[in-house]
Amino acid sequence: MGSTKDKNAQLASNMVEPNQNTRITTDFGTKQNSTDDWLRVNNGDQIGPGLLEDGFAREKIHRFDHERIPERAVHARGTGAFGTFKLLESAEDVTHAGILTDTSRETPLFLRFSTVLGSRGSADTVRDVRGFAVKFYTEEGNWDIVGNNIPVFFIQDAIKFPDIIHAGKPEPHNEVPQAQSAHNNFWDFIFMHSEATHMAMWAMSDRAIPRSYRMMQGFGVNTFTLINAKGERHFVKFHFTPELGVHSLVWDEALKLAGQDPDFHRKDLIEAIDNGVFPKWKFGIQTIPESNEHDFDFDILDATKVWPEDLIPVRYIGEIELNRNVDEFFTQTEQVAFCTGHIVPGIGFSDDPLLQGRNFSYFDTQLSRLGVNWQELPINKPVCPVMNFNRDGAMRHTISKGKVNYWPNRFEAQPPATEEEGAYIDYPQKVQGIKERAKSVKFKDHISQAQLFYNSLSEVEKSHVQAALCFELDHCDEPVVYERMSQRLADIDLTLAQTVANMVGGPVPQQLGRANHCRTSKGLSQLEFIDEKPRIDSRRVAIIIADGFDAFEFNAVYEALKILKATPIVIGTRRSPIFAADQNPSTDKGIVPDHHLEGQRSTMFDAIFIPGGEESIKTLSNNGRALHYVREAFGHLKAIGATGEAVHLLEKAIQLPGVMLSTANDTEAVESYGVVTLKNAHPESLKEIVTVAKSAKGFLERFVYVMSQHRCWQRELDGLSTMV
Ligand code: HDE
Repeated sequence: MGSTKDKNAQLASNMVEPNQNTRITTDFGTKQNSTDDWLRVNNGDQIGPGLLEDGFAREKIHRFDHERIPERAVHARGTGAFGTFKLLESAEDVTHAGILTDTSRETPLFLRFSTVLGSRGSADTVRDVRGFAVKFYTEEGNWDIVGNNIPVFFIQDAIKFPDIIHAGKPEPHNEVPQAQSAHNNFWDFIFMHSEATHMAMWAMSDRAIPRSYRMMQGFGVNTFTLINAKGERHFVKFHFTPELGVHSLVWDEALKLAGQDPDFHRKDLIEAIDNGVFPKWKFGIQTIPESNEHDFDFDILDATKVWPEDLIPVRYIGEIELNRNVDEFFTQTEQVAFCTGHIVPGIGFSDDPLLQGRNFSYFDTQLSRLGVNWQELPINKPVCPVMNFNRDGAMRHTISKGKVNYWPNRFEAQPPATEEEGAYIDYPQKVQGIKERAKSVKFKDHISQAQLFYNSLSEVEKSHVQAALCFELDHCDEPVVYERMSQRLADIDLTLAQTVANMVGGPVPQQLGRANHCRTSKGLSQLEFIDEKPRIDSRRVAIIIADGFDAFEFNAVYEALKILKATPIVIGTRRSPIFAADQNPSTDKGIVPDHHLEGQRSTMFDAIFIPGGEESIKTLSNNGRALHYVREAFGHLKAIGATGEAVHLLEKAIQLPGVMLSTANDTEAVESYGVVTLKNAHPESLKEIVTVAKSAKGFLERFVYVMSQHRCWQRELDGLSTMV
């Protein structure tokens, strides 16, 4: 047992699917003949009273009344998918875990992404940490990495978890705000806990507004251990790095999407998997031999610290891929239950004080969320045999036969396993010390790595952190909160503190709270993760048309985008057929757009393209929504492409002297600030697009390249993005 096929077969054994041959029954199997009318006593035309006797009706209503289970206390909003893990290089030097040593295996997995603070119905694109929880169904049992997209955490000790979560969730007196950290309690907590400063910087960075779940890193955050066949132990941190690069939304876009499409991230994941563009992550480990535990100026068991990659490089040994959407949300994504305590032989815990508490919490929370037999639910069930003397409890499914339910027993039935049989052997760790409520001295440095993170960001990223703090503290209306927090920022960076204090009305600090060590580290700025080779797989491109559009330009770009695995989506002035310049509405079918301009806004796309056509551009130039589309995409730093007459539309919409557009004499494409235009888009100049997906006098090549860079930061650096 253990392959993806086995897990799928196991899941399938619990599935039913309505079809034309199935019939509605009660929960107990009796076929029903009507589920539309409650059994009642009528009198001719006069409707009469309903009968309590109607067990069918009562069952239907009573099942509905009990449909809801408690949502997760944190990470309530999420979405998941199935996939596989492949090991590319054995890590047998550090572990004897089968999943990390046997390169012939393919291990099935389920991955659930989530936001932390919002309730189940909240929006996907809020500023928040994202959960990245992976359940590997290994041959030796389930192994869960319950991680986040940020490598550190707010607190060092699990006992503080209820405090940070209470402080971040809606305030108790009025249940405001929903899914936001922008309020007094949260920032009061952050100030009162300087250990949270590092994570707060990450949460204010673009990491907290990802473009897609598929474009985020995942981190195990806590320090675990690996044990090899020789019995040697290494400390380890787990990493997942996305193939598509690490990309974010811009804040204005995230805010708008929260209203325009609250399911944006959910739909993005489903769409990519449905289109066969399977998201992939490299799986990596950072390891430190046990004997080197104390070699660093931070405690390697402190979850508020990263292990800087210059000191401890990430060794990529495997790959995960998501390749199947769920069959049903509730029984799979909602009922999946992760536990940091679920590990397999060859993997162990460390004394990380956050991890130790988590190991208690996850199991406990599943008991109140799902009930005592939650491990029997299909999504949580291991693929290897489960045999023990745990018994009974509500909703027990397994029927354990035989006379014994204890060990040892007179039949010697079901003894514990030996090491050779694959038993989990606890690492014989020597422990000695004073029983006290305290942590080691190295846990006391709370600022160095906050500086390390901030120092490592690019100018653009730094300005986004500043803007995020200005936004968040503006939502705090108690001066003690924003004043003290503005001061704290001076411990990290003076310009940051001054900018924020000035904006939010705090006292402007005149000097650094502590000297800047000026160190930077690899792996912290997300600009390092721009895709190695220009690629636009799954990038959503809006192609905007009105009656009279140029069919050749439209087709050439549409087809080329398809070849390059992008997702072109046609946006028309209406969703009923739109006719090209050379089409006749009474005889031709025209093009049926996927959406109209009001239905899907520019926020939902990575790039826009507008083909020419005299009539079409005349219509669009007089359409406020179309002009706004272009301006908004420009403001959100997206790639914009226009051919032929469409260049006029850009002239009207953007109107910025710094942005050069192609002129009538240009036969080569012009690219300026991520706007790619080709005015003289004679069919000859676009001819090659479809086959070679480049060329077209450079138009498509430039357009694709700009798109592959995710956003045109230069627009923002030169102050153009806020001017349209
Ligand atoms: Fe969690 N966390 N957590 N957490 N966490 C939960 O378990 C908890 C922490 C994370 O998609 C809960 O099943 C404590 C760090 C994810 O189902 C709960 C502490 C990290 C998910 C819980 C932490 C996480 C949870 C609520 C401090 C990143 C969603 C529902 C010691 C490494 C899993 C549930 C899913 C969920 C407790 C801190 C990630 C209450 C006590 C650090 C991704 O048990």
